[in-house]
Amino acid sequence: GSMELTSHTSSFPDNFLFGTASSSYQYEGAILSDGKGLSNWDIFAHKTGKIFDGSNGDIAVDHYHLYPEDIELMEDLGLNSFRFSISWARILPKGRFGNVNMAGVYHYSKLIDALLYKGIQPFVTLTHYDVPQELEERYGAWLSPNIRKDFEYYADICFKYFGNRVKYWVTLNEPNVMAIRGYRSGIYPPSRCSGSYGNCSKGNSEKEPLIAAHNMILCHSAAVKIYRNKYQKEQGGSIGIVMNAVWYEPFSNSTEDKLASERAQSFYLNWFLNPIIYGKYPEEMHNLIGSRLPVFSKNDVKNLGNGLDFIGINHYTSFYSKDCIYSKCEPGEPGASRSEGYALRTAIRDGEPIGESTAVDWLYVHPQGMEKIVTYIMNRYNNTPMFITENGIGVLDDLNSSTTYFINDVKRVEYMSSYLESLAMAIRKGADVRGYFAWSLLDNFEWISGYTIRFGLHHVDFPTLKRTPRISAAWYKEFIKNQTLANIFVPYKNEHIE
Ligand code: GBH
Repeated sequence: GSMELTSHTSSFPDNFLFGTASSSYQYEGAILSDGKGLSNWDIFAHKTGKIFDGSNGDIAVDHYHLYPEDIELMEDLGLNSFRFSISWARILPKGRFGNVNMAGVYHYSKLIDALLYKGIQPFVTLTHYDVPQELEERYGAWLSPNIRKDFEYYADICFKYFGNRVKYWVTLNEPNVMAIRGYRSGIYPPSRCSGSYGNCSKGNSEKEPLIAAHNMILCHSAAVKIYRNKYQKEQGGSIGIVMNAVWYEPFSNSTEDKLASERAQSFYLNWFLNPIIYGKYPEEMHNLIGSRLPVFSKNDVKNLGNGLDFIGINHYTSFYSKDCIYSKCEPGEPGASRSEGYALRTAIRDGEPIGESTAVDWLYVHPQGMEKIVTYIMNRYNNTPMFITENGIGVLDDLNSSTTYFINDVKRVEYMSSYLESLAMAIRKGADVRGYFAWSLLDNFEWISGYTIRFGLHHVDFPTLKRTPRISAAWYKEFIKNQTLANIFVPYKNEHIE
């Protein structure tokens, strides 16, 4: 049935983090300011034909300069946390092959201090898709085991300079998406793919996503090891990874379709979480593509397992999953596709979509998916602490001259309230979820969709960059006020950066 918009007091635990999420390339702009180096996304977005509206993130929403104003918006909403990512190329313009850019360090240091001053916890991602172009050119970035040395070097610098104030660290944002879109379909940099998977001049869609993912897993583990050995005791924070998580609903009650849903999870989510938490790739991957799967060395295996303090979940949508081993399945419907795990992903069944469709082609409103994916991860990973690190809905431009001060984005309010309601249900059933981040505070650069798709609680007028709250912002503020009974903030300490 339909979900109500009412909120249930104390559904969420005390000290639950309520925030919004962002990322460096989508928000900062300031492409060349203060010694920043170029990233893979700077290069990619400037190539013709890559971004739908021909735009790029050179300026984005200029959060690099406007962050004090944005923190005021957060304060007004009553947020107690803000998720952002550090631009690797701002800290290390040439990776470990050049100097540390202290102006970049100083920028994030100021941002962190400004957040803490308002009682807003920084929730910091080291890599949200963007890596220094230098690493791409020197050795092919994620395709090379060399990336581990660079990631270790970078992570150590971040822990050293910011770890006295940052208590939540994320190594990688959506490595599953990076691997698939960068190396299978090739629609993200470095645009590598082959065969029927996409339209690229070089790459190998069967092997390279697996290799890139393998190196990402090793980078994650290496950073966690450094944090635990050198910093965690003194700094007292926690470290995890953020995965894109789709709920795959079995297309039918058949055992085959149920197994197909399991395989879909294994080839998307457990692909990373299984090695990190249990030290090996999922059984289904070994069974189906064992010969293509990279092997962890004896030394690597020692560092795998129990390799995170929390699981970050970016959850937006659900799809049906249909068996493709025992039955023939052709991706007939729009948006349907076959995954590596011999499962057909489709949004349509008997002519009906799994949920209301939206302006975003991959996003269907299916709030039940939130409870199901959280419960799935809880059961599979022994109730490891979880954060919903992203959840939200995109719309087309909804500001026109007749609009009053608040823009009426009722669809977003319905989406967020129903997904939060579903999340509360999972928590009541015992899931250890510790925070929720709406994507996003502001409209921003939506990757290959450019500025055409808007995920903000605030509208941004491009290019004046004026921020205007939507109804969803006012709604989220009320929701938070009624949900968090007691917030305890880590006191702000004014420490100097060497
Ligand atoms: C997130 O994932 C990103 O972290 C964030 O930066 C972005 O702005 C936000 O979502 C909104 O898009 O069709 O098989 O790929 C974005 C990438 C795109 C990954 C949709 C999952 C759905 C399944 N996501 N995709 S698929």
